Amino acid sequence: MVFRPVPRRPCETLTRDGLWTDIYRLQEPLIITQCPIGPCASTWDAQYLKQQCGQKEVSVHVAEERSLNFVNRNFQYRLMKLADAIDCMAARGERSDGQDGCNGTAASAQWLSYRALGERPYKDVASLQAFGKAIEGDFCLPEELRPPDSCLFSTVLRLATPGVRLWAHYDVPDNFLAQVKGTKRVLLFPPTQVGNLYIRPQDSSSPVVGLLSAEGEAGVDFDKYPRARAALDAAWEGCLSAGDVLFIPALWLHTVEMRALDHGDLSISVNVFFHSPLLIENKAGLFDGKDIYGNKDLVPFVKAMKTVDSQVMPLLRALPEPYRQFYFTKLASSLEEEGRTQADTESKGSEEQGSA
Ligand SMILES: O=C(O)CCC(=O)C(=O)O
Repeated sequence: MVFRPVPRRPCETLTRDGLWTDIYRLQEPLIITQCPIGPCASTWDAQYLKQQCGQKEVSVHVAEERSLNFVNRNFQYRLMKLADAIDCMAARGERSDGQDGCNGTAASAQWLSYRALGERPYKDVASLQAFGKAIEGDFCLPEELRPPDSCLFSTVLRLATPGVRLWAHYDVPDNFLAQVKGTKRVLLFPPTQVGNLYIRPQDSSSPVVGLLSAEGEAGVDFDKYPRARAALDAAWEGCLSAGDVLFIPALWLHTVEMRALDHGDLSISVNVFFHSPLLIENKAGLFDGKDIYGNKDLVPFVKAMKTVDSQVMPLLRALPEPYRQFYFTKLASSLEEEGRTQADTESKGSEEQGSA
């Protein structure tokens, strides 16, 4: 399938003013290329990370299949030393000839993905500082891209076995995904596709698998998820290599594949999650203070859903057919229409302000 390519732009063409107009306000994906991201660009690889922080005890996603799925939980969380996780990822490194590099050993027959946690795992948001001096100073976003400190949410080190695919999901903060080593393919879906990817109200992850499948592989089960065709028609595609930083706007759904590297390598990237500077002034009461992953929905939505579950659903579920389905459909379409009307009114308001 051919997807709309994510635009690419060299970092040196961006200014801090441009950041507001081209990135924060536009809220569309953009790959910023040739970014100076600090000493990690030359020092980080499997060997270096093992040396610097290999003894750290970490929790890793371990799966028997390459496509990790958060809704069906086809993986386990396993505690291990970072050095062991890295060895296991590197052992499975896909080779450029397409052959598996694992030779069937027990450790390398599995697919691993590591997402760093905070100083106190499961209590704090992730931060490179949790690794201490060993690596915290090695990575930085280029000056032109650095969000104001007051907006920063987390910085997340990510390592994975080449070939691993991560389920489609959205994040509530904006996100700069910086590729340090290896390459990565990302499919992104505009926020309007949330329903076409079958995301339930309480989730931020999609149950649809196979979105990244290549020709000849089992793809999406369209009998089960027919609306996923429309999501794929609307998808954007970007390929990242070392030094590229992808801007993933809040609520854009994305699914990621770590791409083939030379045998023995692994994919290394860092996320910088931040709340949009456009939202931050009105932030009180919006964000869930206990959210450490950046995937908890805004508080007003969560409150609205509680009311829907406790008051609206029982009323409609009690109706006989064909009235029940009719009124569910009528309610859904009036909610969508209300969303569109509000957005149109807001964008007309800001156009008028702009022309004044
Ligand atoms: O690159 C990865 O490993 C995952 C990226 C991702 O899903 C994210 O940045 O939210």
